Order: sequence, then C-alpha cells, then structure tokens
Amino acid sequence: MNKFAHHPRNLKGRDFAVGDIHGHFERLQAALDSAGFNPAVDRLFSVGDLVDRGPQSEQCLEWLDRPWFFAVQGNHEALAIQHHARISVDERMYRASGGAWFLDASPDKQRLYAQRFAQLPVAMEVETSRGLIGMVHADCPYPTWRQLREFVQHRWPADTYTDEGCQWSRERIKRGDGSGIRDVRAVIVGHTPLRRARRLGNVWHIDTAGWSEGYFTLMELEALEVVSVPERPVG
Ligand SMILES: [Mn+2]
Repeated sequence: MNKFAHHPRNLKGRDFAVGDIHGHFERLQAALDSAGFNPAVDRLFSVGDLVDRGPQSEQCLEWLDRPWFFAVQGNHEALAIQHHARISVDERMYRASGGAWFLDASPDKQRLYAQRFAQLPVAMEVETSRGLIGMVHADCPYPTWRQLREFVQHRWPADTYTDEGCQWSRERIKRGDGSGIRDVRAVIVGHTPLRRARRLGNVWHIDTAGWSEGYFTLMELEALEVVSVPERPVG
C-alpha cells in the first residue's frame, strides 16, 4: 500500500489546505462556502484528524468519496486503525479524546472505517507553480522532505518512527524551531491547536481549532496565503 501520495498541479482551479476537522463537517462546509470554494475545479487537502470530538465523525466517509477531497492519516485515524487491528490502544485516553462513536460502533462499522482510514497516505505532496507543498498531520520528522518521502515510500525497517513523528510529534512547535524542511516549498501540518496559523521556517501550523472554540483556517496553496477569517471572536 502506498503511504505517500503525489498530486499534480491544479490547472483549473484553486487548492486549499485545512487543519484538523474532528467531526465538524458542517462548519468546514461553511468555511468553504465563505472562501468561494468551487468543487467543480477546486481541491481541498486535509492534514487529517477527520474524526472524534465533534458530532459528525461518521460523515468522513462521504467526504473521502468526494473527488476533490484528499486527506492524510491523523493520529485519530491511526487510533481507529490500531484499535481495529487489536494493536494496544489506551482505550480510556481514546474515549476521552472523542473516540466513543468508534469504540461503541458495531464490529462491521468499525471495520468499514478502519479499512478506509488504512488507505489514507501518511504524507502527501501537491505541485504548485512555485514548487512542491508537503502535508503531514503533525510534523515532518526529518530535515528534508526527500528523506521523509524515502522513508514513507519504502517503510524500512518496520518504521514506526516515521509514522509516529508524522502523526503525533509536537517537537517543532514546542521548541519554536524555525529551521524548516529542505527540498520543499512548504510543509503544512495540523495537530496542535493555535489561535492563529503560525509559520516556523517553511512549516505552517494551521489547526486553529475550527472543531472547538476557534475557526477553520483555509490556506490557498498557490499563494500560500490564509484565506479564511474568524467568523466569531476567538476566546
Ligand atoms: Mn491530531
């Protein structure tokens, strides 16, 4: 299974990235509407965590079926995959993080979601006229995008370091590390909720907690600019 996805340039419309969604697809749709998103030509790239916490986790399958919607696996998708595969998951933590909709679902339903999540790449890249833009859920655990691509594509040896770094790491943002990632125009990540999108070197952190008290940040990839504005004051 290919854990790395490459998307050619969008020559017809605009491309956007969005941070964690966490079961708030209605709010996401409102943000897309206010950005004038056109599903006939535009594309939306999600940095993962489609599910848990919000009331519409189950809609993720419909969204993943849309031809203009692409996502990487977040740590919340990984939890569902691991739980389904009977890999040890701290169930209390998972439930406290909004996983009840999955934990309490029937085995058939759990399988449906886990299988779909397992098809998602861990990392993806999108071509723009000014270079490649990479996306992972939490962080790129290597100093160069080329290294990340190699490790994700070849997955050797049984490589949990890369997956865990991509899906869970908060090292860069905790350290305020502005060293960035080489071999790539920018890398866009979510996972750590912030009041405003924050750039560290060429790494953009865009989870502005649209699933909680914040708002959804949409980042247009060609200009690498934030196009959404908060619809309500951030507390
Ligand atoms: Mn996350």
